Amino acid sequence: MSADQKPNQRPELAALDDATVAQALTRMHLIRKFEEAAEASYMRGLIHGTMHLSIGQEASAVGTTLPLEAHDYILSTHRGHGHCIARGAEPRLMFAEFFGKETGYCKGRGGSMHIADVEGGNLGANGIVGGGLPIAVGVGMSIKAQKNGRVCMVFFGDGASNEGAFHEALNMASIWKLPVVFVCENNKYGMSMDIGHAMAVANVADRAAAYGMPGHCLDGNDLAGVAAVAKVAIARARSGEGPSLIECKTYRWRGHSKSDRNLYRSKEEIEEWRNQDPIRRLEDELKAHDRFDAATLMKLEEDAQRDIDAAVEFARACPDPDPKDLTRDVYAL
Ligand SMILES: Cc1ncc(C[n+]2csc(CCOP(=O)(O)OP(=O)(O)O)c2C)c(N)n1
Repeated sequence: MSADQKPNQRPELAALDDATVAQALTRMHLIRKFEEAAEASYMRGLIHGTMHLSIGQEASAVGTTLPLEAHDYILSTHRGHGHCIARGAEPRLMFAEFFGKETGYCKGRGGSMHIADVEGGNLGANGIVGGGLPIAVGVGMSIKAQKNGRVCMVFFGDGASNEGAFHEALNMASIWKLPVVFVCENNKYGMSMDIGHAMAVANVADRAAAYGMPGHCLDGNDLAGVAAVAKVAIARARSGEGPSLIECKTYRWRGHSKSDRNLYRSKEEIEEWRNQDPIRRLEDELKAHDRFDAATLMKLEEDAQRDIDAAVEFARACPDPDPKDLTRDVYAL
């Protein structure tokens, strides 16, 4: 029986065939296990600096990128590991980057906040909050001038949506009908600042009206629902009708960064959102509709864990860069 013949499924889930769902679930597992392993590596002193984990937000990264085509672009954020993996990046090259190895995506010079994989369509994470937004407008202008039919999807947080760059980017993308999809991952906090204290409207998506573009406010932990809306926004961008704003309401289970002591939110709130685990929610729905059995789901998770363990081992075994190359690839004239 094909996916769409199964009874009583939501149209958003029925629209995803079994191979697509399995790929999406695998990517969500890879993101979570990648970040758990990154966190463990950090604790063991294998990673220096800081990093921002997106555990809990996996459906947003995977669902929005699922309908993209291979030649499309994404622009990511300081919390960007999930976007990278969702777009198909290799975890072993990401770990190599984290560990400062020459084999990393940016030869170990960028680290967690500056992973880019231009050939893979990932134009880069960005340590500047909101930094990807104006770049996306430039990418959109380039796509339009070249008439190459691509789409640029740019991620940013709720905090970034209060910056001037957000408003300028949405306005320009709209007046020029650029092929950009703006994706706000609203995880409720900008560092320790609750969005309710920083924004006068209830939803970031409400702001789309001011720029004459569709605004979609979504349950960001619902993979199928996110993918369905992303598909509409991507099609609109590709057909020349212009940009859309998607807001995925979600939650990061971990603190803002490694130095966060979580003093601004309660254990109950975190627990409430953990009960909305996007991975378990999708698995439960797939089981309820008899699309995947428990053993198949378990295997997807175990395979992802094995891939991540192997990726860490690969990266650890890679040679360190030669100190004489310290200044190579860090500045372009
Ligand atoms: C332009 C700029 N201002 C401030 C910072 C410091 N900073 C880093 S992350 C962050 C919060 C961003 O919040 P949000 O956009 O909601 O993303 P989230 O961290 O929640 O994913 C801030 C203020 C920065 N990196 N860049």
